[in-house]
Amino acid sequence: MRAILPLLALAAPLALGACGDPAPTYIDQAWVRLSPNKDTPSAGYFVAHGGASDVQLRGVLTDYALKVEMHESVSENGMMSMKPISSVDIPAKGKVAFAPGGKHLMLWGVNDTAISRGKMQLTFLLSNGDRLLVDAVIQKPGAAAPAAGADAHRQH
Ligand SMILES: [Cu+2]
Repeated sequence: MRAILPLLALAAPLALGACGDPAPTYIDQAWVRLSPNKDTPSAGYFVAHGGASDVQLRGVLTDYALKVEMHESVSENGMMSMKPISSVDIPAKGKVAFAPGGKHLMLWGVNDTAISRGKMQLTFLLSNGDRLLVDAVIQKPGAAAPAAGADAHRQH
């Protein structure tokens, strides 16, 4: 051990300065607000953090709902409506929030098993071929966003 410690001390500053893998894009703060009615879709929210390069989010999949779509809320002539979106830019080092009143996921037929577990895994498809698996916390109908930092389940 005596011989190794000084080497580690030397290696640490090098590790900090070197660029190994470029920073990956990642997703956190994912949550789903359950619809009070089984016939209407639930909504999903998250924050995408850009990595070293620009990518696009091309879609979201899950085994725990019948269908998922990305939507954007828009205000036209004072009326709020929403439309499906097929792709969202996640700029390098940028941050894109899917949040109530803006971009969101719509999830039809959320699985009862996921509801009883209180979370569901979502797969985010990126234009660079990466697939990000993220656990979304399932909140009761009408609930507010979970406190930031409550989700320690993010995976790259
Ligand atoms: Cu929608």
